[in-house]
Amino acid sequence: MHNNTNNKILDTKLNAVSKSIKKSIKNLDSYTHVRGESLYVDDVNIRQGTFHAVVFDSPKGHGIIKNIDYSKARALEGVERIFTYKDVPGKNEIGGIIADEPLFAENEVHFWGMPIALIVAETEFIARKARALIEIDIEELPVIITAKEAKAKGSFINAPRSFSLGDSDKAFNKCDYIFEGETFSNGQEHLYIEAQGAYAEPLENGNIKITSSTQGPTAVQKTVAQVLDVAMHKIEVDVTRLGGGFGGKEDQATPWAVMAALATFHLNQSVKLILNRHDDLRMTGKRHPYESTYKIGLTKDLKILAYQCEFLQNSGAAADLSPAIAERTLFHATNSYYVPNVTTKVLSCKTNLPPNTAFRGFGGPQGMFVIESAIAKAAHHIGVPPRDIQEANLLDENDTFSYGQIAKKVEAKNTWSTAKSVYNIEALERDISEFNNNNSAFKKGLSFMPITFGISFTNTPMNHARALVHIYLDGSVGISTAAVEMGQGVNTKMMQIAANVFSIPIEHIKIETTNTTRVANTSPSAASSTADLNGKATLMACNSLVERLKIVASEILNAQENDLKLKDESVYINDKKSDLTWTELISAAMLRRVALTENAHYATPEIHFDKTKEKGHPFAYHVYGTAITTTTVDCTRGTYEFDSVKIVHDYGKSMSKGIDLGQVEGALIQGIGWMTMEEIAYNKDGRLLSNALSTYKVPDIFSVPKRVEVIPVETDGNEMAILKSKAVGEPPLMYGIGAYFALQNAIKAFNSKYDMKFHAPMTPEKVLMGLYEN
Ligand code: LUZ
Ligand code: MOS
Repeated sequence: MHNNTNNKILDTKLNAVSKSIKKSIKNLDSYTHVRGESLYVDDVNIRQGTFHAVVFDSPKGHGIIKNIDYSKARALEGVERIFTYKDVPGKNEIGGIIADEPLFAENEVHFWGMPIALIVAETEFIARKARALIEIDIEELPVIITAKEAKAKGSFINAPRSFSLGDSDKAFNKCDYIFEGETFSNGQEHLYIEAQGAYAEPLENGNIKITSSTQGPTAVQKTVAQVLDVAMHKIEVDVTRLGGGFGGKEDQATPWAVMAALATFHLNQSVKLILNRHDDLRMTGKRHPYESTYKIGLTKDLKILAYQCEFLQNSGAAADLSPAIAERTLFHATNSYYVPNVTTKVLSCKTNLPPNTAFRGFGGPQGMFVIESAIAKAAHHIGVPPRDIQEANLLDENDTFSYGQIAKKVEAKNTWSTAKSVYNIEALERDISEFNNNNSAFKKGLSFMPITFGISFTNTPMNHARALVHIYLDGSVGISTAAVEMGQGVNTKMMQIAANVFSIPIEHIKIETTNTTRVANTSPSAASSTADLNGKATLMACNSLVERLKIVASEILNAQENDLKLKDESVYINDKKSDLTWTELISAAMLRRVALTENAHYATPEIHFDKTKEKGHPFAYHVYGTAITTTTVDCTRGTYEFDSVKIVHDYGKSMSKGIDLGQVEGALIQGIGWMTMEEIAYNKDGRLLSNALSTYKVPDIFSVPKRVEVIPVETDGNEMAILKSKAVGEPPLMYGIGAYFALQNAIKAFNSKYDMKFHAPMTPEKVLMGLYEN
């Protein structure tokens, strides 16, 4: 298990040796990225004779398949074979949490875009042509699009979940103000740069190797084995890197890999299946839209005494990760606030949309949007700035979350007050009111957005990882972990860890592909936890190797092991450099037949959760922060710009400042996109209307805030975070929620009769209507 002494030694060393590395490190993948040399699934060297596949999917939202005529497609020259559920040797089932999702539709289709068959041909072009020749006859059934409709019809994925603390019913009797309302937050398309895809190749003895663009290699391996009815050891999954994941490849990279493997299984030939953008947009799930109702009660001094919320999650046609995402909505329902009396409930509503799935934040942002809406509405009616309510309720040390965890090392107030002072909030607010007094065609708005995000998979058993570290006989190092590099820079962080423990240049470290034969039974790279879990395992493995090498060095140098230190590619005795270099030490260890490989397993300590009571300590720690967003609305057009987003973020002790800043900036923009311009639209039949980049608008360089400032709040970090460098992948996405409320305030400045809306995204159309309503 994880060794605190070594951790401390390492921390000291990090501070001393690697100040320069810590400062200057950039994502080392950028080297191949900018040269166009980075390898993705589509870059795999395919074997001669490789087939190419295209998925035939449902052209209706819901219905019974009466007949499918594949004859014309089959007859097309170059078509090898068309696979359906009838070709599945094992289970036609890919559901991870609940077994409710067929790989291929059998008699019924449940969403527009649901896979029905796989067309395998000599080229992708031929396969596409064949797809157009398939004739399908579907008897249509009623389609459910919204969560509300699903609730009315009793259409659910599973049983509801509910968290509670105190007694919210009673507490409302003591409130001076009570407000109720409804909110809606729409879905969000992941738009990973690399679309979903996989390449499967037959090895000997019926073994299959799959190169997949997945966050979860083990999920792919396990599901392929289940569908093919073979042992997991016959399936090898390899991942070099992803062109983005954002949660969209935590679960939904699996079907395409399974389909390619199924075709390889039958044809004993390599098969490549890469979705084009249209197919990907149509067939894959997105962030869950939520429809929610809340009731919030406050005292005269603006303390939130009671909060109740019912979340309707639009889960889509199958469970996918919806139950876990629903759970995280409950965990984050009170965001950064202490509310002594809370009751929250979430219903995963089954609709005829593609199964919605993990997306950066994993249900947390949806939960946080609702309480921020409730606060904004309360502030509007009470006649105080929302920030007064926010500030009056910020979490404090030892406050209890609704799920029973006691808040420790809380930075909610610290990041808040730091933001207020370093960004000079008084001046900012003065400038804004001055601007608004002097301008009628443009109005500015400001918002505060505090965040608190729990780090760990909420499903405790998933919080583990392994690392396999080889030191080669020339002193170079190769590391395999469960971490999947998807642009977040986790490989660079792993290299930093090893380079620091061994005290050798980072160039001597290589991160291998993520491969199920080297690191098995892994959790997906998700939940912002990849660097923590895999980094801790890497740290442990490297530390064990150092202990072993010190024994060798002590023999050679005739010194005490405790007096030895690896530093700058040499062995030091009592801080004095010896003649023994790193490479000599490795050669000597080889001659002495010392193992230069180590495997380590890390499992997050302390965490637990009891679902029967809905109480426990599910998170290793929390990440905190505060963002101040300002916007300018063009009141003639309804268009807007974000002038600035000023953030105080709790990195702990960032081990890779450039990478972490990149994560904050990227997540912020993604959050702003979700809240303002990204609008997923389905028609009443369940067909995706926003099915191209012309109809689905994502933030571009012209829509990012003119200024983004991020400063770290100085904290100790947390022992449970890798090198005390806190998880950074998801939390900053929720700063983007501030954009929504800044816009509300700008509209109010123009139209005092504006009735605030809590219906995201706040597109320019909605802004325009708000400016001129009533
Ligand atoms: N994935 C998951 C996640 O399986 N469990 C989680 O708790 C989680 N949290 C955030 C993102 N992905
Ligand atoms: Mo995720 S939403 O795959 O961390």
